[in-house]
Amino acid sequence: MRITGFVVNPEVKTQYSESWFLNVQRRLPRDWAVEVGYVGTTGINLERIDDVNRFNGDLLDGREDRLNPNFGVLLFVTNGVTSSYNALTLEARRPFNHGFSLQTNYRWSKWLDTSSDTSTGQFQDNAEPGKGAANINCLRCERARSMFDIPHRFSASVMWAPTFFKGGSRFVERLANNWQASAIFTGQSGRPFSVWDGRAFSAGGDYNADGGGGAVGGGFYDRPDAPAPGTINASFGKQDFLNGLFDAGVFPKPSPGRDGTLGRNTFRGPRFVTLDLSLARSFTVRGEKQLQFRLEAFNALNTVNLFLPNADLSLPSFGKSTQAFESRTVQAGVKFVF
Ligand SMILES: [Ca+2]
Ligand SMILES: [Ca+2]
Repeated sequence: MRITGFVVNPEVKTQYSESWFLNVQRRLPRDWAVEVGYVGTTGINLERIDDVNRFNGDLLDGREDRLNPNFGVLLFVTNGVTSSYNALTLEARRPFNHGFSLQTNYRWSKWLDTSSDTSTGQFQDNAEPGKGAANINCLRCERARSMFDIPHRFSASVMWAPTFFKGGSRFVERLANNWQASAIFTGQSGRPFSVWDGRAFSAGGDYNADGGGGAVGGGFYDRPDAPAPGTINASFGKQDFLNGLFDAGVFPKPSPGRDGTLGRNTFRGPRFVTLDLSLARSFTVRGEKQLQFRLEAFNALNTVNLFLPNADLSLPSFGKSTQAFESRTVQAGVKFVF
């Protein structure tokens, strides 16, 4: 029984980021404003966590020796990740006026890094954080689209609080006014994910035979070879995520002791679309006192937003999304303001 460990580099440096941006705003007639912007950010000295006590080909002699044979898995937390983010942003807005306001944003971006996260449980969508480098001696081989990379994101929010029948009868005016409706729409690209194998060497996984593969807390995380050109689709629709994107068989197994040629985060998950609606009405009770009724619908269109597909080649559900974000939720509320 070997000692395993979790070690933090005693000379770990502070993580930081540098950002630069440029925005041009233009005021248009009828209170409209448009804005075009660029933002760039680099992350420096970001932390990573890897099992560092391993080397490629260790298991080929039938014995797990590890780099230091006195220890098993040694998870090491240190600096070693850099990230780069570049985005173009567009915005059009109209402040609340004449009972109406609107704000729309679009962002086109690219986010690269060599590791996106070191803790599990941060993502809800079946992502695989807490995975280290496939080959501990090639951290630059991990450079790819970040787990946070969302190339396209659009959002729009509208508020409408009309005043009807001004000067009409008191009853009609009371009935028709003091309503407020709002809608928020968000649509964005899916997040990237890697295809990997969670099996041990003896079970046909751990391709580079290093006795690990970088998964935090042990486990294996070896990527296969890239599929032959034309064997898989370039992009996927919702039905593909339900039926399965590809067969495990299209990913060739590297010869024992060798790293797979498939890069990190080479595939993209399902897109996310949601519309939230709310309708509110306030009544004046006496003086400043108000009673507000509110009806809200989250994911009002009941869009099925799938989680990332299962990306472990050894699972029967490989390539399929088997979970989804919340379906429509409706709630009503009453608020008394005094
Ligand atoms: Ca060995
Ligand atoms: Ca491995």
